[in-house]
Amino acid sequence: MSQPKEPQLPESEIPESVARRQLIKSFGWFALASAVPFGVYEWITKSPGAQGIKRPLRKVLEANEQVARTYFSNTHLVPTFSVSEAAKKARVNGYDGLKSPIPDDWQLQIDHPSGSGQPLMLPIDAIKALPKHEMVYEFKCIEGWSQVQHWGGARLSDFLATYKLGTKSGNGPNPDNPADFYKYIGLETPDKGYYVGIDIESAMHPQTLLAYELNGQPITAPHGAPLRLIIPVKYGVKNLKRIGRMFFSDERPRDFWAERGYDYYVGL
Ligand SMILES: Nc1nc2c(c(=O)[nH]1)N[C@H]1C(S)=C(S)[C@@H](COP(=O)(O)O)O[C@H]1N2
Ligand SMILES: [Mo]
Repeated sequence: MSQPKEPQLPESEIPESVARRQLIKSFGWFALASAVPFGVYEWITKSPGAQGIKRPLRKVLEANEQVARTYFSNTHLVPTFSVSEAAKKARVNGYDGLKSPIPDDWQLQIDHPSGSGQPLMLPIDAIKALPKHEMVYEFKCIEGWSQVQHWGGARLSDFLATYKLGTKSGNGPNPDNPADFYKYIGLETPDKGYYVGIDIESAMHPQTLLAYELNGQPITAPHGAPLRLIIPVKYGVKNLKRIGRMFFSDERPRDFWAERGYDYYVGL
């Protein structure tokens, strides 16, 4: 096994205890969710708005701003920038799980929990058929660098809703029924050389994307072609490149850098 290439996150950079953070996160997201009936939630996610932030949702967030800052840490949106502020050439970091060629017959594999039935296999066009969101934000690596980058793709929450994934009932994600959600999503590269676990609250965050574009062009191989995770509420380590398999679990999925001594959540 290779030695950790990334430095340990100093204690001073962990703003709150993980437990407290998670409590706040979970409470925050579900508190907002339970305040918004599902029909309204659908209307929010389908109505037009600027910069990929839906207008009614923005209104909800503004109305809750005071509360949001304290409790809704996971629903809080990370700052976004204009396209002209994005780096022309995005930095590349980390090749674990990318050392073999991209499989010619690449499809996204989604495993249903409890081994029920065949995995769902989806071509990249199935992701591209979902509403496209572009986002320019500051990507942060735990090693100490950050860069404003321009990504495009489908919201992971839209993907889960469309394919009715992430729930025990097999119905679409329903914020009125938090107990129906699996607690984690696991992601792996096709060769299983890199893998991460993501808490469901962060996965459902409106800025979390299944990304297939960087700077308006298809993502290149070193940046995670054909499909990668872009999850702005987490440090770079969780932004898995070249997704091969996705699965859902109440147990923490194994996580490459957590196994090498990092905090599991590495949230911002
Ligand atoms: N498959 C895979 N994904 C990965 C990594 C990796 O080594 N392999 N490194 C992570 C880390 S530490 C960072 S900072 C980002 C870097 O993404 P970039 O190369 O597009 O800048 O990818 C993340 N996703
Ligand atoms: Mo990183």
